[in-house]
Amino acid sequence: MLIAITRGISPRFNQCELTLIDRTPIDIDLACAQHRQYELALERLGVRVEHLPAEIDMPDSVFVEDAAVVLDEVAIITRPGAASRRAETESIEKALSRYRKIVRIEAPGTIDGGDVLCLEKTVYVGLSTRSNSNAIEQLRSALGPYRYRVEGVPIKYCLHLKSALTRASKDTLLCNPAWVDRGRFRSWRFVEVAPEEPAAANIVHLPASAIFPSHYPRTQERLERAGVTLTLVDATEVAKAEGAVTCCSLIFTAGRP
Ligand code: CIR
Repeated sequence: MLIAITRGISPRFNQCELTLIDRTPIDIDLACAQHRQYELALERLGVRVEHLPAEIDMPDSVFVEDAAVVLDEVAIITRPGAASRRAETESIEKALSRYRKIVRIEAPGTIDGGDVLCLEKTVYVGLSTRSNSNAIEQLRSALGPYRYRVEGVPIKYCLHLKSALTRASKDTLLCNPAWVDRGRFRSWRFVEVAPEEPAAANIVHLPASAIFPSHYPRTQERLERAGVTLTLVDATEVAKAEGAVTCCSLIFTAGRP
């Protein structure tokens, strides 16, 4: 059984961090409706959603993915790269401690979950403005005993590794080749985003179907042509906050090791 931790949208969402895009007004009511649609999509695909209440004073706290990295054996509580987001981890740690042994990344390490892509037993970490080599070292020590390899991955022109590369299906990765070099992922089949949709490389992989934003029709076509089964959700408002679909949940299998 899969569980997804999600969190409601802060009424202060318009004060979110922005790194690479200009600020445009987020419609909070629409953002909440779209977020609900996302949670319903997860539920329809057989995932049990554990919805945490909105954190009023934490504008970016809907992006729960950044607060933790959940593997089968352990949950790593991150230390987010943006100082404004550090307090987000407390409630996430509490929620995850029911399911996993907890390890925390400590200062001076910083890492956002959006930079962490786990494929089988390799944990790839984007070398972004949010995640540093100290945190990668801490992750390596924490995950070594469970036989994970941890590799830093250079990225450019984007916020996180998972802005550039995510898993779309059992054997397929979705990527923007201008933002990450796909050379090290040779054993995977690739779908590239349509050039006019550079931010479309973020998709939620689930066994039954993948959750993908409805506002990237050209990339959608490419995914469908490659045989990826899609569940579309409207995600325009999180995109204005530099977020996408993976950012809004922490998905893991239930049960404690
Ligand atoms: C931030 O800059 O931290 C947020 N506005 C966006 C975070 C998106 N998270 C993600 O891609 N995992």
